[in-house]
Amino acid sequence: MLTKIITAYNEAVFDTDRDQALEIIHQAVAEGITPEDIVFKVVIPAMELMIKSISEDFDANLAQHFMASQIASQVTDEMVAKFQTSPHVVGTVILGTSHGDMHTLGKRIVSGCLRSLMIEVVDLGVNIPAEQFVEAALTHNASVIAISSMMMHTARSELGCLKVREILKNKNLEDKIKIVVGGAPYRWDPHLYQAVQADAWAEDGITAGKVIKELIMEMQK
Ligand code: B12
Repeated sequence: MLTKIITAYNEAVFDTDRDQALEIIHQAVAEGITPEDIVFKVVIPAMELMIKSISEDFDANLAQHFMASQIASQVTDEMVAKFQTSPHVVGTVILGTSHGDMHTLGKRIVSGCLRSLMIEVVDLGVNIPAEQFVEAALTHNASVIAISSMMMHTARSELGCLKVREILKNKNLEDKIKIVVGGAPYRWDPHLYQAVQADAWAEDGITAGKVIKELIMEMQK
């Protein structure tokens, strides 16, 4: 039965048919599939399949990528609330766009992808001052600050990632909190993340999930 559900759900996600995807999931739960199986055997593999298939022409498939991550995020939120035992949350990430940057779309996709990988996301929104990123990381005991910048000047700004690094350094927090960046400028220049003193970067939402998960695991060793 699970194979049939996986096939039907994958088709709905590829068609970006949110209603159909949710109906398949709700019916599966009614037929006795556990919410744990829905998340780990249906939703997460579907996201992985999706990114493999669209990565060849990322820009042309942008809307599909966005919708798939929103569906995954919605289903995951709904299913996690039904888990018998609390799932093992991989870790917590503070997410926001850099100072001066109002572009929300990339960040929303990243948030959906992280949540579907059981990473808790505290989304601070847009135009976030460096101090707020660090304060939130301390408040939520987060090990990663994830900064989205869609413009070259907000990526390179002294008030953005560079400032977050300076604060972490001054507060002796560099071992406890890592910085991950992403957004169009980092795709234009893959070395930019080093220039702005981030620990890592990722070119899309799914890669962001992988990179951040590995970073958190590494820090937990
Ligand atoms: C849509 C858009 C807007 C919308 C934003 C709407 C919204 N709510 O987000 C509006 C119209 C408001 C807008 C405004 C402006 N924009 Co604009 N905008 C765009 C546009 C067309 C698409 C950006 C986008 O949403 N992409 C879709 C997302 C999903 O793709 P993505 O960014 O690559 O995201 C993926 C990865 O980057 C990664 N990722 C993203 N964030 C993160 C974070 C982390 C931590 C990780 C790991 C990964 C990651 O994962 C994402 C999902 O897979 C781009 C052009 C372009 N092709 O990029 C210009 C663009 C970014 N804008 C630009 C400019 C200049 C502006 C304005 C200054 C225009 C103006 N004169 O007013 C203002 C600035 C507003 C501000 N202060 O932020 C320029 C920047 C140029 C530059 N060299 O820096 C661009 C490149 C257009 C251009 N070619 O000139 N914009």
